[in-house]
Amino acid sequence: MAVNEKRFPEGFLWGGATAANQMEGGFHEGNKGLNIADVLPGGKERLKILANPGFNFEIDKSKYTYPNHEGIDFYHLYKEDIALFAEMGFKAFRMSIAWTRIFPNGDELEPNEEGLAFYDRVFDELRKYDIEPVVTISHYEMPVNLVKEYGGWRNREVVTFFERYVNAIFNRYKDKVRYWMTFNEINSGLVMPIMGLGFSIKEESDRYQPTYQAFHHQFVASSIAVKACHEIIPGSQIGCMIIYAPTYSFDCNPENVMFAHQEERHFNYFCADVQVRGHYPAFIKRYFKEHGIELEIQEGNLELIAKHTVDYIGFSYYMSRTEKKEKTPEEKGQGNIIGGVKNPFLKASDWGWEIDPIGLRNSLNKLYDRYEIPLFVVENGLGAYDKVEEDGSINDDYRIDYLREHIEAMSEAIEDGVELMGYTSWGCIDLVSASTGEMSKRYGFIYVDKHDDGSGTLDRTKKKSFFWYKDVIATNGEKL
Ligand code: BGP
Repeated sequence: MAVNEKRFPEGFLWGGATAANQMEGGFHEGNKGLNIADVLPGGKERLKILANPGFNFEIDKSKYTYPNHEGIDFYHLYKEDIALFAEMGFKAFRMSIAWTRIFPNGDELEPNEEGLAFYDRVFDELRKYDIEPVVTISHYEMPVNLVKEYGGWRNREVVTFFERYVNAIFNRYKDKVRYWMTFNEINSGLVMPIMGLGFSIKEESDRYQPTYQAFHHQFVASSIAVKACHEIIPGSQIGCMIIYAPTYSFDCNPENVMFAHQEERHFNYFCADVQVRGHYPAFIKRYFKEHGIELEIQEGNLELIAKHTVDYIGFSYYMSRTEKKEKTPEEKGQGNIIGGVKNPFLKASDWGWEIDPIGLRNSLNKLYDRYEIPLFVVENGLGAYDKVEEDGSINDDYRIDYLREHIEAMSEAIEDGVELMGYTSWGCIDLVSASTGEMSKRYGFIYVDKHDDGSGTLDRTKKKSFFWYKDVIATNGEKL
């Protein structure tokens, strides 16, 4: 075959990605319980809370607004939205199940029928258009009750509650959902434990023993989910989901090269190594030793982790990261949200996320070199301010350019030999930002009339990128 004769394989899963807490709204409807995203305020305050110690997981409406409570009201408007996804030709739709719709407090014995019935309706609607649901089991939506009463993932009992939750959803949706993922961006717990691990760092020492104990519980929970998924839904595929940001050395100083390598291994690979290869990697054992971390590992845990590894790697890709061992005070905080220093070769989005399409080809190759299992780009996209013109149109050429370059990079990686299952770009319909709780940080092909101050009609409008992406899918990526 000539190079790029056909860029993407038949059956490639083109689509879009979302998460329940950022779009559903209806936060008290259908007996849903409170989850972590429900207690995180909107606006730039959220980043401060995520970065600073001691968050109490309480709602305080006298001080803050809570945009996730209404989201974009997908809870009521899902039929209209799914019809728009179908119009774009989506083959797949990534969404999450809100744990608190199924087990409102997390520790009940029986699932909540209203919650189960809601997702039945959503999956049926997707199936009506032959759109494959790709479902994240836990996307920053842990029940607040498990945080407050049990201490989040630090507590072994949470694994039992999670097991009950996954059994309930696998049994209920076994005929409707074939593609699953365990924890969204599991490695984000290293930098944002509130969202990922369900606890707030209070003392510096919390970053060691409690953090890695919480990860261990998630790894056990992940293997329990993989085992149950394969047993209950024959032919299903279940993946892990990590944030991947290839980490460059700032220069060829060996000190910096080694530092960048260590950062990359720890942040990008630690979790995937356990979930894909089925054991703790050597480098993390040294880290544990140096930081006095001694995991409590129950009998049979390591065998379970070794036996029930994931089928594919889902990952989010937004940016690369550039690292330097010694950073001056000016350089600190100049890099991306996940750290590092400014890369002089790259431009950044309005939120400072450095745009690097070659980094995606690099990521796909590095992941495939290391693990040799199928990959799935389940998040990628450009958060940008959109302008509605007087005639109502939204000409988001900047978004089209960003996506085109990243899709080109994927086609190069496929040509390099990488097995790539699909591409679901992030926030295919505008939704609440996870890191800042803003509506104005938009990713969608579909504009939603909802603003940071909570105003707006919630009307949906097709952006220019909507028509562009429709063509991309119709030509299986030939026309970019
Ligand atoms: C990922 C999360 C998503 C999503 C996306 C964009 O980290 O999995 O939930 O929101 O990033 O980030 P943001 O919304 O902060 O722009």
